[in-house]
Amino acid sequence: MTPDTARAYVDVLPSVASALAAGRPVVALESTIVTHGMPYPQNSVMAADVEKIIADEGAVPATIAVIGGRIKIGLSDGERESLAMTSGAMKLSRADLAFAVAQGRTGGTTVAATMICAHMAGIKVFATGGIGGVHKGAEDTFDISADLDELARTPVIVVSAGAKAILDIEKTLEVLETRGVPVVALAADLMPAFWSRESRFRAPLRLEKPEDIARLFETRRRLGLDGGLLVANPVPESDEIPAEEMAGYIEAAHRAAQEQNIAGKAVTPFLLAKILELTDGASLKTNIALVENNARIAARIAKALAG
Ligand code: PSU
Ligand code: MN
Repeated sequence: MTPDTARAYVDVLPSVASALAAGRPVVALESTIVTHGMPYPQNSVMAADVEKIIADEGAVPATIAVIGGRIKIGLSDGERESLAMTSGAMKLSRADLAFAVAQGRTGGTTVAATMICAHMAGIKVFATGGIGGVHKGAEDTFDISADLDELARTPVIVVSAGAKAILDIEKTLEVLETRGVPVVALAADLMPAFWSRESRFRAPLRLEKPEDIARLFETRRRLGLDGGLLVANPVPESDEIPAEEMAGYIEAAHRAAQEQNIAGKAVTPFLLAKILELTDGASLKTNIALVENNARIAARIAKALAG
């Protein structure tokens, strides 16, 4: 639970505050995808488009970030645009959130940190691209995203296109199961693989509609089961890059990362940027499409929760 002392560090955008006070639907958005996941200016265009999609669905968007040490729940157009242009932003997860606040720093919030901040503000639904998870070779590197632990502890619905396909999806599913996180594919039997509609792995759970997701979340809450819920929403068919085609690019990107000794927080941004280069921009187009698709579904879930 968020203590009252957190309030002093949080600024809620007026449109978001009034929606929350009135019990109207709000959807949180992360900002590491803006600061570290996509190049400028596509990141900025994506961030604005996604907010518009949520508003068009009848919900209120709240992009979350830390700016000059303030936890921002909702950004003005100017704040969002300047965050997209900043090159020195930190990548903030649970481990660094308080550091950025205490030091007056600026950073994009990952899935983990965005869940924490959304929960502080009372926002229950959050849309992203793909969550972090267990990296390939984690048995040697121990590189497992803090997103998975956050899903286990913080009661927020995360709408994603699954785990990013640069990860070990099978091991990611195993960790989520161990940590008690429901993973629900939306109208699909298989887990999506971010840029591709299908991975080789069965999704643990399947539901058909946003209303079903809302009911599952409510039921968990009423049963006193802590933690979040991961929705895996496949990218639209017209925008996908099939898994067979992505496999070669993903492998090449991993080889490059190894050759250049990329480690820790830098791994995911490096791989995404490398794959963008290898696919000549096609991966970015798909990434934007899947985020937009997730935003739409998240807005519908938020409406179902509010209604
Ligand atoms: N989804 C995207 N692009 C991204 C991310 C998600 O389409 O860049 C970010 C999220 O913020 C996620 C982070 O939390 O990547 C995972 O980083 P890591 O693997 O270092 O935990
Ligand atoms: Mn990591």
